Amino acid sequence: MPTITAFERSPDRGRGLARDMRVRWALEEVGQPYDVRLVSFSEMKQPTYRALNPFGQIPTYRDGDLTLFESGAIVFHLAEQHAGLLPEDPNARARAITWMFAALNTMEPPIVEWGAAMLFERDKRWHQERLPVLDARVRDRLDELSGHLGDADWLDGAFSAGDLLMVTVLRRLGGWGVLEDYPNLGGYIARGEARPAYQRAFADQLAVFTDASAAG
Ligand code: GTB
Repeated sequence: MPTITAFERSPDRGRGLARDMRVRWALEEVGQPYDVRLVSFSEMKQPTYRALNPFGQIPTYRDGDLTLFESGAIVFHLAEQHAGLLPEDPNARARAITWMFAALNTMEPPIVEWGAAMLFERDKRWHQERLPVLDARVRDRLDELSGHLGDADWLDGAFSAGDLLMVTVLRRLGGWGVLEDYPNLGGYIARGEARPAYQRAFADQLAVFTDASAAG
């Protein structure tokens, strides 16, 4: 049974925004049971943990003698090992993999930059000047993604690992007052969140937060 690592106490307070969520969701989609090892911030920076992930971050994935880090690589591995997350047709499969990269390489960076500015850079003297730049970068990408999606359910035919990653990336924008301008993307996220596999993954990561809060 594979084991993944996740935050012992996630700063997102159980909103499923940390990157173990996408791995949990993929595991649930393919029906692969798994264990979770919860780690503290200090443990993640110890040499034993860095042997799993040199960057000292969650999530990691361990199955037998295979250890992986990078949530995208873990989801890709699961999609290669099991049916259900990538199409069989070679061209459709290549396009779904393209959307995995688009989620992580094209959409996620400006969203993460914007989030970091809102969370960690409010006290900088250049903060107010920088915000509109970051806001525009995110909106440009959302305009383009929204234009591609149109009124389709998923990015390219059936639900794939590309959609799984894209939905987790877009969820980070929740509560920032921007998704409201993109109703089709809002519907897309809601479709992802409605999937039974998503719901099981979300409940499991929320239970970690709830249990930690109850323990004090
Ligand atoms: N590229 C790597 C991947 O995709 O796996 C990035 C992994 C990563 O950023 N991990 C973060 C981490 O371990 C947790 S997910 N950070 C600790 C550290 O670097 O010391 C990022 C995250 C954290 C918190 C929230 N939140 O509170 O909303 C959202 C996302």
